[in-house]
Amino acid sequence: MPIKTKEFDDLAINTIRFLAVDGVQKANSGHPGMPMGCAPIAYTLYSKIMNHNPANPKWLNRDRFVLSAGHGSMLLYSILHLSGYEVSMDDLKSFRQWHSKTPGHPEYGLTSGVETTTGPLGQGISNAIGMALAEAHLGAIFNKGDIKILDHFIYGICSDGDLMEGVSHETASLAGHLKLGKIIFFYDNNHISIDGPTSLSFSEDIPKRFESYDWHVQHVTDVNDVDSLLRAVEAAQKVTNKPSLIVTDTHIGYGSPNKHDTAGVHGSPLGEEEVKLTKKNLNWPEDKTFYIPDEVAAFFKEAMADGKKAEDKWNALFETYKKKYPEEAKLFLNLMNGKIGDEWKNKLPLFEDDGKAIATRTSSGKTINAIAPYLPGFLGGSADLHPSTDTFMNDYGSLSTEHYENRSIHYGIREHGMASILNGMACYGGVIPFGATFFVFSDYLRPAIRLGSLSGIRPIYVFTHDSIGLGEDGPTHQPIEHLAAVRAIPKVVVIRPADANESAYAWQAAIEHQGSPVALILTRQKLPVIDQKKYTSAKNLMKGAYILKDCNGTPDVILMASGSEVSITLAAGEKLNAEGVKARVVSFPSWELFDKQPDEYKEKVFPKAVRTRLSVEAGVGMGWIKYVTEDGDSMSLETFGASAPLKDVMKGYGFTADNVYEQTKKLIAKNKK
Ligand SMILES: Cc1ncc(C[n+]2csc(CCOP(=O)(O)OP(=O)(O)O)c2C)c(N)n1
Repeated sequence: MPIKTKEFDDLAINTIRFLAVDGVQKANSGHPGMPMGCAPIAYTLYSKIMNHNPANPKWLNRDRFVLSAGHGSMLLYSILHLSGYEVSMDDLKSFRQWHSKTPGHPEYGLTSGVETTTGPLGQGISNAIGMALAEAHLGAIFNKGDIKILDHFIYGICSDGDLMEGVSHETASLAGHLKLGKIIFFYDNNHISIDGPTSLSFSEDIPKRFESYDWHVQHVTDVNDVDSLLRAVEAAQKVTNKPSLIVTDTHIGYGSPNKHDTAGVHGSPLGEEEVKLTKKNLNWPEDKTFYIPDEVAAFFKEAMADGKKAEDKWNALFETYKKKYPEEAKLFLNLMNGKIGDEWKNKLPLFEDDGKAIATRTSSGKTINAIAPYLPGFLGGSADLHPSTDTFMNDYGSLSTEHYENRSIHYGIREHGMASILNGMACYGGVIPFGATFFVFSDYLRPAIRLGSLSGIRPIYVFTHDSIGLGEDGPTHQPIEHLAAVRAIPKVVVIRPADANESAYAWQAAIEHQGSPVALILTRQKLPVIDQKKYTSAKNLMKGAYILKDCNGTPDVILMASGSEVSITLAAGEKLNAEGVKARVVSFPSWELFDKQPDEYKEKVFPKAVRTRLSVEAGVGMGWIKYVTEDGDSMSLETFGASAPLKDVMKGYGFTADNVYEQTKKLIAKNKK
């Protein structure tokens, strides 16, 4: 773009400021302060720095922008509108309204140009780090010495709140360690948060903190000086082996005579009167709302043409790449378009019932390693628990600064950061990311799991040590309420396989699933392999629940269980059948997969007429009533576990085949009365 005068820059910046101010004022709700302070950053990035083509927001090598301070969403919507993305003036005027494309906080998949869902502080910057990790990984695989097809930056703005949140500590630390040099973040250093000045609660030295993470840190003292923003970005771009933080001194509510630098302008409209005073103060026409001066519109139109040129140039580069490296080009496009083929499915391991018990974490590990060669985008990791979760891809090494192409990520003990990075990678595309830890620590990942689900993306979580069955580590490590808690997050698919074969199909279900996260819940302890010659195929796991062993005629009782409790329930069912009790045993690995089945199938598994039903699961019983009905019962665990050997703990809490048998008899007797 041609260099513009300071006057023009100010005009364009004020256009952004007042689109945001007017949007918030019209909605009578929202956060004007941050956009007013940070408008120069958005202007500089979108019109002078970023390689992006608003006409094709999904161009693969575009620079990404992440507004981590998602409450400042009107800043993003305003700059997207001006830049030519599919965000219309009507959309700006419908800010925060029912079904609008301009919700209170940016939502991935809803608005063109929004790269990830932000608002919960700390997530955006962490997602951006996930994007940079995906770029580094895919770049290491596909970039060649002579042609780099993935070579872009990930820009963003983070706020005080972002940097206070623990998750940003986790991920910024990892980003520095992994030398993710494509990250360039502005820190909106306005010294204000909601309660008032940040000095109330925040006094660490941010530059020193980030320097100690091995980030490249700069300081811009006047955000309105576009030249200094440009210079800082240019310097940051040159530092290729460190992420960059540009600490930028800003003023919340800039331009508002009575509200600038106050917490009051953070999350409330300025008010009609103050809007006028602010417009007057910044030489803006007081009588106009949503005003875009012609020269500003024309300037952004020109910038749009630049975007097209940038993409055309990349397209030409990619054509050359295709000719020189046809195989890689094909694979790259397939991965980025989510086309993974079918071959990997034929490689799922089958496990014989040879009398040897095997933990589902172990069979999962075997599955991961069996399919990895046939799933190039499959990218794993764990929060310092690779050996315990059995998630290491043995033939593909640890991802490191020397080997970004490797496929096992060491997240360190940073569960929340791991989940947020998984979200960033899933938004980026090209990879099928999974992350592993103990199930009890799913609480540490929870905010990011929720956001992944809200975003409609599909990270996979491998949660092992899934119940009191883990034994001696005791109640601190024994999940109790966690199945209920993860199932409670809308759309998340939870799968708790019963044995080795179900665990292999659980992976198939997870990889084939689209549109929401999948949690695989696996055991530490060994489980018998359910004989595939004798019982229904484990492939039926894909239906969420299936009749594992049936009885003749209408059942007297339906027993249902998930995970490690299936084999004891099966044993109880066999004993009951032998005694002439018509007991049906249902393996029930996933509520969410089952709920999606047609009504006829549901009726087949759980006929409405049979209401004597018992669920068996070593966790809180919350939610099972939907399947067992009011006439049924649940064998569950409504208290914390205990530190003792596995057998004692399971027995102590009643999870034995004998007790399932006893409880079933009791239930049948009760319902006969
Ligand atoms: C995890 C999380 N906690 C709390 C909030 C509510 N909230 C929104 S913005 C904010 C802090 C505002 O301060 P800052 O981040 O400095 O933004 P600024 O006021 O400068 O725009 C808070 C607590 C949130 N969005 N996310």
